[in-house]
Amino acid sequence: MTLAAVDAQPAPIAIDPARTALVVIDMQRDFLEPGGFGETLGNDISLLAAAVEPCRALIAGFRRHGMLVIHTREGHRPDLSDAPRAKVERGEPRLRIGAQGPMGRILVRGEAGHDIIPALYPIDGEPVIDKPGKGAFHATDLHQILLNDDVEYLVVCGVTTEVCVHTTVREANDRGYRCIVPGDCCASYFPEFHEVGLRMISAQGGIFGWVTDSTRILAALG
Ligand code: TIU
Repeated sequence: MTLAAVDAQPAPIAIDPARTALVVIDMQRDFLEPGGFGETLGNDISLLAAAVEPCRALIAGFRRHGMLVIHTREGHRPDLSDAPRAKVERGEPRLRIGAQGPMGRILVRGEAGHDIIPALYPIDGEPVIDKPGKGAFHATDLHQILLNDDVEYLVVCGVTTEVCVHTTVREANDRGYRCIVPGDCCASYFPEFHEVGLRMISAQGGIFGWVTDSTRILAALG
């Protein structure tokens, strides 16, 4: 076993690459692309675009080292039977989950906007987790997949920092995973939430995990 030392906050962390997975959260067209759901809601999607190239480089590094890459997509069954009313009944009715959006029905599986952006598209063999919630563990088989592969370290990136990335990191932390979050591979529609979200992870001695960036992880992997 060769450990890789990753420079991070609040302290460096030694990871075992053979027991490390990259989890790329919800890099979906509806959140990131012009004309998508995120932009329709009035958000500045250029804030999210900044994370794409760092994510691409990190994914490429994991693939080069033969390490596990997992992708998630937030969305629901077409009949919305798995979408809680508390989640659906929010905001303007014409912009709700299941409504017709610019790239198909909003956050519905199988619609164009629900899919992952071409720049970060999964390759054969990489698990894609379709998740109905914010966290990637809720009502999915992610935990079982990680257990079966003996994974202990999770590098978690994607969008948005304070919503689906944060919820996933918190879920993972409670399940005993050591989470490392590369801040440059995450983004939010609210820059201040991104900054504070990262600080919340590494505060208090790393209460939810470690914060670093993609170049430090790639340097550690060699
Ligand atoms: N993936 C994810 O974060 N879903 C969201 O709805 N995020 C928002 O910031 N709205």
